[in-house]
Amino acid sequence: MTGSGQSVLTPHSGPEHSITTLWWVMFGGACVGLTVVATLLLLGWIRRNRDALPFGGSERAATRLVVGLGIATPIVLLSALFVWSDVLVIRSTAAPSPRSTALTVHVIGHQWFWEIRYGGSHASTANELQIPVRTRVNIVGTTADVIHSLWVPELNRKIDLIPGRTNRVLLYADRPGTYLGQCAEFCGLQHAHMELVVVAEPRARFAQWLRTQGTPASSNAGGAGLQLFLSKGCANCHEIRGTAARAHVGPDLTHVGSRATLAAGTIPNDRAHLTAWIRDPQQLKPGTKMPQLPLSQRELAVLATYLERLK
Ligand code: HEC
Ligand SMILES: [Cu+2]
Repeated sequence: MTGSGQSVLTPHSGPEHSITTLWWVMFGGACVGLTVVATLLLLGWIRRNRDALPFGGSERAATRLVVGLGIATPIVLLSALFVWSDVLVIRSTAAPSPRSTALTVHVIGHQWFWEIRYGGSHASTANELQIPVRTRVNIVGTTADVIHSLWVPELNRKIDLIPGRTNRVLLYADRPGTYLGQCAEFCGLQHAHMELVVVAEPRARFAQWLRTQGTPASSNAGGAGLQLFLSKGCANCHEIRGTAARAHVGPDLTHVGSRATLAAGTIPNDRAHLTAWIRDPQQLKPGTKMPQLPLSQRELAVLATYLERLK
């Protein structure tokens, strides 16, 4: 596994390499600039009681120094940086042309989770964006409510998810691994608990995963759990494909058991946390749009068992 950090300085794609290089050059340039200015200041302070210019220089040499370092150098450097960052880097990180990508994935921001839908498939999941490795993936982003911002720092720049608009970004991972993304635009109470995991897998494994995710919930997993799900109000907000639950307020739960985390990276997806989440989501993620519903211990256990099995 590689990645799994959120540092723009560990690039794992072509576009991110160009961003990282730009970052280092700007940082290096700023260090050189600071050193030059600080040295000149220091020199002036050391020589504060002397009339003559340093190194036996003339007035004209001093003027030339001021014009050269103070005006010409910044103009040349800033223009070069402008061309590099605003023309070249922006272009290399720009939205891909749909024809150049092998896969389109729709990402819809919600307070406070990511809905993820795969083009040409029924697959719909949340907070876990699986992609095939070394494949150009066209991410189409929008929002169901307020403005969010999609950012996977090791793979590319961010895009804003804006109501009524779609923005696109290329995701490409040069190695299999897990890459952490984050909502990068304050979007309300639980903005900080809005994590996205990008999992890049070998193509065959990805294809297998997508096939499984595209299938409806296996019918033999239903029974008492499904009945509770439908009768206790869960189905007012969630979809479980293949059942009567068809709402889209919360994440699609058709294959919730296959995810590594719940509630946008807030808790691990194990029996204890799943039960705790259904018992009182507000305690784990205060303000979350899922209400606490009155359920007995037994009902909780039956629901958890049902959801756990939705792999
Ligand atoms: C009013 C709408 C609403 C109702 C009713 C509701 N939920 Fe949710 N549920 C949500 C929302 C919204 C989220 C996403 C919360 C977040 O991450 O901030 C969620 C998240 C979840 C998750 C985590 C899914 C994931 O992949 O992160 C599970 C499991 C879940 N709900 C189960 C249930 C069960 C079981 C019930 C019924 C007892 C239920 N929900 C009732 C809105 C609802
Ligand atoms: Cu957000």
